[in-house]
Amino acid sequence: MIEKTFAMVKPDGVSRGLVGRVVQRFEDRGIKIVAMKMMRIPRELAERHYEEHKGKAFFDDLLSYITSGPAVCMVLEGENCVATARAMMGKTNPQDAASGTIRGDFGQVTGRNIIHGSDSSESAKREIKLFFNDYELQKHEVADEAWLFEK
Ligand code: DAT
Ligand code: MG
Repeated sequence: MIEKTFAMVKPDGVSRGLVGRVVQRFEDRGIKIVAMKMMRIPRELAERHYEEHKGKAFFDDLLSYITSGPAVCMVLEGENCVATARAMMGKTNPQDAASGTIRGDFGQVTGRNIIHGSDSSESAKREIKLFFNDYELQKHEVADEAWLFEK
């Protein structure tokens, strides 16, 4: 099933110049970018985004990190895209993330793990709404489409 997911290159990824390589991986896979913007996430939005982690020991550090500089937010679209994008990111702790994944190739510690991806289709819908207006989501055909999918 074709679905959308939310992904964000976190401030460490932006500062380290990894945006291009991260985006390249999604494009290479044939995953369609349907929205993308750079923003410094306001604290209130970060709190809502990570509300499931409120009260946990790492919550304050997480909010400081995620609001410390610009992030690049994206909506990705593709077959089973929530799970596919998460698989491409790798496990939360880069030490556990397989080589070949974004976190496994570019990261070392959980608190600086480069990228966020929605963990379920419900989270994806919620997070896309938090970060994007409907008019920011593009409906466009990419040239590869005829060969990426069966008719
Ligand atoms: P994920 O980002 O893989 O969905 P998560 O939702 O459990 O992981 O946690 C959100 C972010 O919070 C994660 O990317 C990094 C940070 N984090 C999670 N667990 C942590 C921990 N034990 N110590 C420090 N930071 C943590
Ligand atoms: Mg999560």
